Amino acid sequence: MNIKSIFKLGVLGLYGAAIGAASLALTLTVDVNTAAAHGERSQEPFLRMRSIQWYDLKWQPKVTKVNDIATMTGKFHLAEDWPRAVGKPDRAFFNVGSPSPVFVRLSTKLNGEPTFISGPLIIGRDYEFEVKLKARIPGRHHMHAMVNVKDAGPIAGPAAWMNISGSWDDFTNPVTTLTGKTIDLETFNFSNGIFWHVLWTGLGVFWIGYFVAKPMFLPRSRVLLAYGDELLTSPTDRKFGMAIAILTCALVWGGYRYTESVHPYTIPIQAGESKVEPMPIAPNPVAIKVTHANYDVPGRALRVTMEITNNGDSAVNIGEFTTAGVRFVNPLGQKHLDPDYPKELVATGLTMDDDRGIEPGETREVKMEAKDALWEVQRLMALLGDPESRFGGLLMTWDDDGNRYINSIAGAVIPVFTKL
Ligand SMILES: [Cu+2]
Repeated sequence: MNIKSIFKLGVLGLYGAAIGAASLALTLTVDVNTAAAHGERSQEPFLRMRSIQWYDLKWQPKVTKVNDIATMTGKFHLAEDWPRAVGKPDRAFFNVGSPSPVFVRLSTKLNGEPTFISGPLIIGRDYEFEVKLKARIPGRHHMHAMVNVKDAGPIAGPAAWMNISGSWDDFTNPVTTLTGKTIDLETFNFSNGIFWHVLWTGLGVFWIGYFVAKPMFLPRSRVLLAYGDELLTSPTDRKFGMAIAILTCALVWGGYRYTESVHPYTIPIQAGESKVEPMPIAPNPVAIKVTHANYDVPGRALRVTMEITNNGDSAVNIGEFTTAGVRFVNPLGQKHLDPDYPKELVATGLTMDDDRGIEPGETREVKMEAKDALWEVQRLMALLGDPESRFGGLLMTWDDDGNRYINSIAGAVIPVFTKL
């Protein structure tokens, strides 16, 4: 095989890549449809109810101009009843779930500490987060708080719609480097990035094209099985392989030398582990033991029977049950509800069999009902089809002085079709 035919084969490979790229471009130009949500409701209910339990979330402001700053703040509790099927949060990363980089994340803080790498989170404890976002792409975006857990995947929290006005063309993202130069991260070295992508993709496709255009996989496999690999590579193949190996090493070495000469001072991307202390455990005089729970399928209501003990010195009342970002509130909970919280995630159907407060020193059996179509809308009742049908959530109580206490509750759920 001469040089000419080697080149021919490589070019054939490049044609293949060009056809692929053209069809991708066609798909993008012809079939553009914006997705309205992220499929968060299809995440398993046990993942949403019994892993990360979110509360006090705020998205501010509701409308931002391109280049302006928005924040997402809130708290989360790692449920004691963490499902066995979900990886433990020994390596977790706080993230934001958004439809493409519509905001640029400037900083993330967990309990006030900058957190840009992953680290362990502790089950049973609480964390407070603050994310600073810079508006980039105009539109109406569904923005989720999210925690990525190794072996579990992304666990999305509740989302609110955030609007960005203005024009994407005006977006800038300037930073000052260690050497005092100001660069715009939005456009910095863009052509350089394109160059290296094209170069490596081109070389890779040329390499694959060279071998693919020879006898294809099945004949090759049969020869390999029958006679071994000696027959499959010609001396030209060996020379071609050697040439590509030398070229690759030369490109890597030359690339590094060039970068060092242009940017003599660099710091590597930081790895390691972030170790953030959880929030201190707040004193909580309320102790809760779930004794029974069922889900009324036609009535769309979760009914929980629990024993509540008040070890404090002021009566406490239940005001809210929150799970998977959905907040079930009664009039007391409504009084404490943030009016900016997404309306589509608030249900007013929280009732108790007895509305009297639980007195200091008292232990009482309370029957709570959380009733709303949101159980179905949010597909939370898919948990009845799970091999481990358990619910989880945060129960919020308030004492007479307005102090709030939060208990993470969980228990097995039995489906019922009539009121027991
Ligand atoms: Cu969403």
